[in-house]
Order: sequence, then C-alpha cells, then structure tokens
Amino acid sequence: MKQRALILIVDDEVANIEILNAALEDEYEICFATSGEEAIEIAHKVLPDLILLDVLMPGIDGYEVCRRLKENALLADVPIIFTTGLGDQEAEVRGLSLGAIDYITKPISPGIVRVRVRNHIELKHMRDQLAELAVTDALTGLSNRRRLEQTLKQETARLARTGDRLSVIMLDIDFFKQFNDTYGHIAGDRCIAMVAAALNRAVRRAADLTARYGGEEFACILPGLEHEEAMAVAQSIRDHVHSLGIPHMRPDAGAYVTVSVGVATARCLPGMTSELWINVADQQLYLAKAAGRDQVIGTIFGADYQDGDHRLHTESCDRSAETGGGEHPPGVNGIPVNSGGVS
Ligand code: GH3
Ligand code: MG
Ligand code: MG
Repeated sequence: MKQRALILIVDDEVANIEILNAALEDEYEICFATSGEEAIEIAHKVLPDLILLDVLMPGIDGYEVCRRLKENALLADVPIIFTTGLGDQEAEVRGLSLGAIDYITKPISPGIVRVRVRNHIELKHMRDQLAELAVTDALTGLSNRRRLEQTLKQETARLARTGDRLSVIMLDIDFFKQFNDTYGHIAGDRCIAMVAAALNRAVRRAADLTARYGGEEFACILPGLEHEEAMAVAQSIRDHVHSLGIPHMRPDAGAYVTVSVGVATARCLPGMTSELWINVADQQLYLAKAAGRDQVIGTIFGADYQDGDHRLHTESCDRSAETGGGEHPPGVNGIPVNSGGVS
C-alpha cells in the first residue's frame, strides 16, 4: 500500500488547525505545531512532505520559519503553503519570494485546501522522481556517478566526526572490450546489468551504496567496516560474478566473465578529501588487473597518503579455484608489495 504523505500544519490558533486537519485527515498523515519555534523543531524531526504555514504568529513568524527551513538542505525542497488573512497582496508577494510554493487565504475553504494540497503533493512526488532519476543509472538501476560522489562527500564528512572507517570498492569487468566485440553491444549491456545485479546481491547493508561509475566500472561505499570485512565483501562480489557463469571467449585462459576489484579503507579524518578513497581504490584495481585480473586487491591508507604515494601496504585475496573464473596465471601473490607506510 502506498504510504500516505505527511503534512505539517502550523498555526498559533488551534481553531485553524482543527479546520485544516478536518479538511485533510482523510487523505494524509497530519502533525501540527502552534508556534514558529515548534514548527522548525518538528519539521527537522519528521521531514514532512508539505507544510501549511501561518504567517502571523507570536515569536518567530511564518516568514522567518520559511527562511530558516529553506536554509536547511534536508528541508529546502519541502513545499510550503502560507495561510493568511484575505487580500493581503504584499504578504503574498513576500511569502512567494521567500520560496513558498502557494498561498491560501483565510477564512479557510476546505475544498480549496484539499485541491491545492493534492496538486502540490503530486508535483512534489514528480520532482522527487525526477531527482531520483538524475542520480540513477538507467541501464542498471544502480546509483550513478553523481550520487556516488555526493554520498562519498557526505559520508567522509559524517564519519570524520567520529574517526570511523570508510571503505571504497572499485571494480571493472575483465576484457570487456573483447566481450562486446565477440557478442555485440546489446549482449554487452545485458552483461553489465547482470554484473550490477550480482553486485547488489553481494553488498547488502542499507548503509552501503552501489554505483555504476561509468562504462563497465562499478563502485561501492561501505561505511564503518574493518578493512578485512570490506575485503570479504569484495571477495563476495567477485564470487557472485563467478556464479553468474556468463560465457566469455577471452584472450587469457578464462572462459567466463570476471571482475577485478580494488579496495581502499581508511579512518575518516578532517581534511581528507573523498577523492582519496576513489584514487586509492582505483590504484588497487589497477594492481588487480596487472596481476592477472579476476582478483581482489586492497589496502589501508592513512591521512598522510598523497596521490601517487607508492608506500601502500597492499594485500591480495587468495584466488581459490571456484567455478566460473576459468584458469588463471600463477603468481598472484608475487605482485610487488611494499609494506612501508601502513597507518
Ligand atoms: P580490462 O580487462 O583491462 O578492463 O579490459 P577491457 O577490455 O574491459 O577495458 P577497456 O577499457 O579497454 O574496454 C572497456 C569497454 O567497455 C570498451 C567499451 O566499448 C565498453 N563499454 C563501456 N560502456 C559500455 C556500455 O554501456 N555498454 C557496452 N555494451 N559496452 C560498454
Ligand atoms: Mg574492463
Ligand atoms: Mg574500464
């Protein structure tokens, strides 16, 4: 069943709240506040879908409430409809220029309230869907690179407050150009979508994010894990891709589609940019490719890491002979490892 939208009614006169509540309660969840201060507090707590906001209130008035809500990234897009006395055009102009979406005059007509609220809720729903599309990859349904970068920025800032760990996984389908050349672009697209689904089966926590970084390259953000745990997730991604068993006539000894995976883990500290994680994970991915593909390589890095820093302690997961990956050249663990600079 579709969840009902939540409407916050703000008015210092309880009689007005009762009229608005009676007009809307059949269709929506309702909460209310009787002052500007209370409105701001409740809005932060419940993140309403729409706010009906009285202009004239003692203390913080409706304009100020509107201004403060628009300053908050989480609440800025919540539509606000002002309610005020009849025929005050100046008030109307002021409210709309502060970012309110509409105006309802008192005395309140329940019919008008219902129609306007319904229209604005529908519009908000459409805006939300568009916003979601703008950060979703059309082929795979995963997040796209834009959302990955936004989320990574938010997560590094959030975790820097507690110094918690963050891991980023980058993975890339092996010999994919050849896959396209052999089976065609449409089969290639299908393969990308299947690998994306496998990725989602391996990365399961609600706090994690899976994204298509571009082409046949994917990325995951895993907050709060130990490096070993992130390596295990990466290994599970590789295993899930193996179990797809997608045939691939590749230039090495393999016979199925595989991925190479790079993992970067670090404690989040103030001043560390989110790009660091991508760069280090990408470097690890490159090492996994260079070491023969179809494997996981990861590292822990520190705040003193600088781009091009080669003092990374790199560890590779054992490549067991599971089905799907075909045969692999030996010497995976023979890649250059420099254990200096571990932090
Ligand atoms: P490696 O093992 O080193 O990753 O080799 P590769 O062939 O996978 O890598 P390369 O970067 O040379 O080729 C990537 C190919 O992925 C080239 C491009 O045609 C293909 N590709 C990128 N995006 C898409 C897509 O959306 N659909 C399809 N079908 N192919 C894509
Ligand atoms: Mg590739
Ligand atoms: Mg690539």
